[in-house]
Amino acid sequence: MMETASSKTVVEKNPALQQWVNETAQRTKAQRIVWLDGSDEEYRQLIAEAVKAGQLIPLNPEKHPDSYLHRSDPNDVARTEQNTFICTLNKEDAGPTNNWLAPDEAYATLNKLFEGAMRGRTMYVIPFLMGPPGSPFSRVGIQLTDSIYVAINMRIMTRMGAAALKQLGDSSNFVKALHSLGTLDPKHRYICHFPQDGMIISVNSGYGGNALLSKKCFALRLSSWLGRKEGWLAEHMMIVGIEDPKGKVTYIAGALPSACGKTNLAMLQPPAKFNGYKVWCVGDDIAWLRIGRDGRLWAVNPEAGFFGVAPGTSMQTNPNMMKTITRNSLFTNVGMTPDKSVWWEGLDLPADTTGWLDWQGRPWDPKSGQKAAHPNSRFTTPIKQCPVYSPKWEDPEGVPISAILFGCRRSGLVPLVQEAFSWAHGVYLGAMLESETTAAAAGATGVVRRDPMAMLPFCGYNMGDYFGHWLKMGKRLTYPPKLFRVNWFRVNSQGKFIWPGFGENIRVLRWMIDRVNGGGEAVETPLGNIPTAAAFGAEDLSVSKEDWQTLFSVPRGEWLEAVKEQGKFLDQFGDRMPAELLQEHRAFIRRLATE
Ligand code: OXD
Ligand code: MN
Repeated sequence: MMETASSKTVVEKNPALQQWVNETAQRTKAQRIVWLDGSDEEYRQLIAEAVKAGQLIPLNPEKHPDSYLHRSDPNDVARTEQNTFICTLNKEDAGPTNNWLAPDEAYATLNKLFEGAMRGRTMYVIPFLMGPPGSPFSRVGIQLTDSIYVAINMRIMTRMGAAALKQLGDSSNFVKALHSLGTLDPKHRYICHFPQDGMIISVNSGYGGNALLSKKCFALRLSSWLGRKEGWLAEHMMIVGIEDPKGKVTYIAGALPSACGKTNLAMLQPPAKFNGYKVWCVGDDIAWLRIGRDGRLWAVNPEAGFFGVAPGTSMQTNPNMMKTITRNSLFTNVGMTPDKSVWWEGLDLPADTTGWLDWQGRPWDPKSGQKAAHPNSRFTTPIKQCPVYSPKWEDPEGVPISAILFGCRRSGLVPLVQEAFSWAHGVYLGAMLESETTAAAAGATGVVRRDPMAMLPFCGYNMGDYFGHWLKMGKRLTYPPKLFRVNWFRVNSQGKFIWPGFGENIRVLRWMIDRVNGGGEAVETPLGNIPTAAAFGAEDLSVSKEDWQTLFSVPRGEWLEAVKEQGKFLDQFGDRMPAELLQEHRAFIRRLATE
C-alpha cells in the first residue's frame, strides 16, 4: 500500500492523474490518500483494516478460507435506477429510457455533496485495467473512493494497481470514477455518468452496482457510448465456450437481464449424458465486442471477478460457482450460522437453525417467513478460481463469437429458443426483449418490463441510436454471429416451469451450434426458426407432449396484442429509431396476421 509520499514516482509521471487526485482530496478534505498497487500483501492489509473497522466479519477459516461477510446498510442493497443519470449536453442523446441531468446542474449538485465528504476518512486511489494487459480492447480507469469495502471488491473484480498504471503510463486517457459513501442518504443518492467527459460520479451508496464503478458505470454505460463512437459494442453479456466431443470450441455470448441465470449459463455443467462436452467460462456479465480483421466478431470480458447473486446458487443449480466461492470470497448480505458459515435460500436447510443470523445480523427463525439472505445478496469472487475458467480470458485478442443469444424471463409468449432470420431480425428480437423484474434492482419484482438486449439500465445513450449502431455493426461483419432469443422460464397450465434449465440448457446451446454449422433442423414461425423435436433431441427428458407444445408455441392472439405495446415503445424514439427496425416490426405483424 502506497502512502502519498511513496507514490510520488507514479504520480510524477502522470500530471493529469496527479492533478485530479489532489483536487479531489482537497475538495473532499480526505484525511489520508492511499494509492493501491494491487499486491497480495496490500490486499491482506486492507482486509485486516476492514475487519478491525467492523466492515468485514471473518468466516470459518476451515469452511471458508480467506472469506468474509459484509452487511450493508439495509437501505442500500440493490442498484437504484431512479438515482442513475446520463448527463449528456443534449437530453436527446440520453434518450427516453434514461434519466437525464444537464452536466452543469449535475456537477453543481455533486460538488456540494462532495465538499468535505471524506473528512476524517481515507481516500483510496484505485487504478484498474479493464480487459487483458496490452489488448486493443483494454481501458484504464481510476476510482477514488472512501469505502474500504469498495477497494477490496475492486481488487477481486478488476486487474487492479500496477497492471493498470503500466498500461496508462503518462497518458491522460483514463476514466475518472469518483465515489463517496457520503451519508448513505437515499434521498441524495446519485450515480451520474458524463460520457462526454469520461467521468463517473457516485455518492450515497456502497452497493456493488452503484459503487464498484468499473462494472455497470464504466464497462457498460460509458463504454457503450464510447463503443458507438469508435465502432464496437459494450454489452451486458456472458461469454462461454462450448467444446464438443471432437474438441472444437464454439464461443457464444448471451445477454440476459439481471438475476435471470446469466452466471449459471456462463459456467453450466452439462448433465452426465453430455460428458463429451466441456464448457469454458470467459465471463458472466459483460462483453466488449469488436470486429476483427477476419470479419468475425471478437469478445473480451473486461472484468476479473464475478459479482454473483447468492440466493438460488447451489450444487444443483451451479456446481461450478459453488466450487469457485470456496475460498478468497466476499459475501454481502447473506445469512450466517453460529460456526461462521454462510447460508442463503436455495441451499439445504438443516432442522436445527439455533443461533442463525439473517442478513442484517438479527436472530433468524425459518418459520418467521422472513428471508435469511437478502434476495439480492451477493458474492464477489475471482474468475480464475472457477473450475471451468477459460485461459482465453487472458487472450488480448479475445474469443471469436459464433452465436449471440438474448434471454428473457417470461412465463408465457416467448418459446424456449428461436433463431432470427437475419442480423436485422435478431436485432429486432433483442430490441423487443421483455422480462419479469428481479431483485437486482430496487422496486417491485415479477413485473414485466421492456429490457432491450438486457441493456435498459445500462445503455449510456439513446437506445434508438443504439439499435442503429447494432444494425451498422451487422453490415460491417463479413461473418456475423447467428442471433437467437431464449426463454427458460415458460410455465405450463399448472404454473410450473416446463424447461428444466441449468445444465440441460446445453441442449439449447448445442442446437444453436448445429445451426451455426449449417445443421440442426428447424421450422419457420412468425417469431423465427424453432427446432424440430427430432433435431433438439430431448426425448429422454420428462417433458410431456403437451408441455413440449406449450414450450414452443407462438400464441398469435397474445402476440398481436403485445405488438401494439411494442409499437408504442418503438415510437417514443422518434427519428432516432432506425427505419430498418420499424420494417422488421411491420414484417413481424404481417407474418403473425397472415400465417
Ligand atoms: C449485476 C446486475 O449486478 O446486472 O450484474 O445487476
Ligand atoms: Mn449484470
